[in-house]
Amino acid sequence: MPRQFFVGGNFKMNPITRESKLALAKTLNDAQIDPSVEVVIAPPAIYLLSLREVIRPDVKVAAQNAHYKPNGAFTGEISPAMLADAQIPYVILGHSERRTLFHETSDLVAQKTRAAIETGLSVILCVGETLAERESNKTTQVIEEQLKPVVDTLSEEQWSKIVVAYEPVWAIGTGKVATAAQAQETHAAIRAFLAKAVSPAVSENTRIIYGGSVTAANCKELSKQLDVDGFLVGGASLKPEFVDIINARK
Ligand code: G2H
Repeated sequence: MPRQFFVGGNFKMNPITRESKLALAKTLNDAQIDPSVEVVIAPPAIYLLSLREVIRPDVKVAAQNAHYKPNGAFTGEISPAMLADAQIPYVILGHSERRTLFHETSDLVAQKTRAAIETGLSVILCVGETLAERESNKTTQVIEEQLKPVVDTLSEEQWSKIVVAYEPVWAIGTGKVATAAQAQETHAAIRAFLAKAVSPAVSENTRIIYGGSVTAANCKELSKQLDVDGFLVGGASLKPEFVDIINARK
């Protein structure tokens, strides 16, 4: 069965006002969206429920982060149990901004991933190399090291709840997108790793999406690549061109 194309909008710590949030929702609500695409938007936690109320039902809402514990003395955190209780179906984990700015290790990301899945959530699991790592030919090694703790902690069945987002750190918010060939090469390497480390079926069925300066201008070429199953979009998800990215394969 072909993998369903997936487009996520990662709003990061945007927008600031209620009005701009409603404007983003209106853009999506008024748009003609390819019905074969799974669309998920990830606003800041404070907007999760209010955005869900106003957004069209075929667009899902995701959290940008979650703790691994169900509750407790963790000031400022949100638990997977709370997200599940609020019927938020997805959470982004392991984004490079969380890994770098908030010092999240691959072991912690794996712990969070397992907790989220065991609580009934699906996970957009982000991996990616820095420019220095790419230039020293360590891209595949770095990504395998990021994925290994997740492979070690999940059962084969639990992989059906994972979308892997390949986001080269050097392409995030920089306007410097990976070429279609670079994306395809790394996505194929991730798929080969999943075949070896988990199973051929998981490798075949897991969606691997690309993130890092995706725009309406570059999405079509990327979307034609065999192993590119969609996008995780940051800056452009706050603009009307997000609709063109959702419809990249149309
Ligand atoms: C990468 C991406 C969204 P942007 O972080 O996850 O952001 O499209 O702004 O590079």
